[in-house]
Amino acid sequence: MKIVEIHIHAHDLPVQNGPYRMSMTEVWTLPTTLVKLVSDTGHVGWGETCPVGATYAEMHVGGARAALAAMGEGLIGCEVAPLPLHRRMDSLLNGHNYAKAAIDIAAHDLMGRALGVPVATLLGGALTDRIPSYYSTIVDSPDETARLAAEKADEGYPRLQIKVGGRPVEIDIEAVRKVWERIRGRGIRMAVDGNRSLTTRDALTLSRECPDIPFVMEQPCNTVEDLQKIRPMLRHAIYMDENSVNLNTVLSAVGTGLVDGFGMKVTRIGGLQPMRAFRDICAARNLPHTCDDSWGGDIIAAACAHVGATVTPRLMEGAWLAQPYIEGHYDDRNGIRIVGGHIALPEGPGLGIVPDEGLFGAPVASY
Ligand code: 0XW
Ligand code: MG
Repeated sequence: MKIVEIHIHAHDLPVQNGPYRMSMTEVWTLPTTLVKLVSDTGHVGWGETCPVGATYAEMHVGGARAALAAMGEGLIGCEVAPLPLHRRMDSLLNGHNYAKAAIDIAAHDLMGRALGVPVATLLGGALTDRIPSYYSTIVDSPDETARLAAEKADEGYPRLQIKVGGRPVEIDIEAVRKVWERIRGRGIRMAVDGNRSLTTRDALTLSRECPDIPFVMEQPCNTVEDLQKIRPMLRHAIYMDENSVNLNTVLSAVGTGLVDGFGMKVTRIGGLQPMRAFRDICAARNLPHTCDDSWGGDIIAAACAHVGATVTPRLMEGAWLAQPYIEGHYDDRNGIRIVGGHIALPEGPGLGIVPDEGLFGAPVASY
């Protein structure tokens, strides 16, 4: 089965009740990029990539589209299978995992549809049909964060991620304490995510001031070196998110014992094929991790759900989706929804999403 057509679509996802605010990023509308692959057998597959602004990670919407343009022509005629496809993409462009991920996801969708099996089956087989999600608060006042955390705990989320950073650390400590007062004793896991913004001093203060609260610290500081520096002095487990940009950085972090887990994004690591390898590396070292993306509509959400369903449940920290912040779906019937803090594994072949192409308008590029 070979690729005979590639179409790139641009689509805007406005943030419902926006903005979405992290320590160093505030977003109101997310321009997403969709990829449609067509094979010589007449099968179709969809992929997507949607960076959450230009400063969250080393990715941005213009970069994704330029990288897809750089590869488009050269991918025509390539076998629709993850290994030859990644080999071909790497021969056309170095890096740019988050753009390659859209092609990778579309190829998995197409293969699944052609074989009549869900993507989770292609990834080794689903271990559950109900994938846990987690709710991520935005950086807000301690009282509002605690109120929202309690509301989401009541909805059934098994995990909460509290965003901190970009302000005096005392306010972050107050927010974390107020959340804990509302959720303690309910078995809800908690991550405190600094999104790279804390100084090593403030990360240590946050940990030392809250030794009684069992949260994990997600990407508190900007660099791997910062994490190495604070690691031996922390009172809490540490997860890497933004710094884990490819399998090489994951291997180093795992191999040196730098981290206790990961917040992982399907597009940042390059798609479902590298995500599967990441999952297996974490399983070999007993490391929990998430299966999310930074943003995106139903295609990304379905990709996260399918790979999330294949993770050993004990190690699955949840699949965060942008769905609560997005109005409508690409596929009204099968669109991915979080209900009671969990996601039902999509049914049907491939990703299980049949997007309404009319929503996306004419392609911005075709090969
Ligand atoms: C909470 N997320 C999964 C969504 C935003 O893109 C940031 C991200 C994270 O964990 O950093
Ligand atoms: Mg994070």
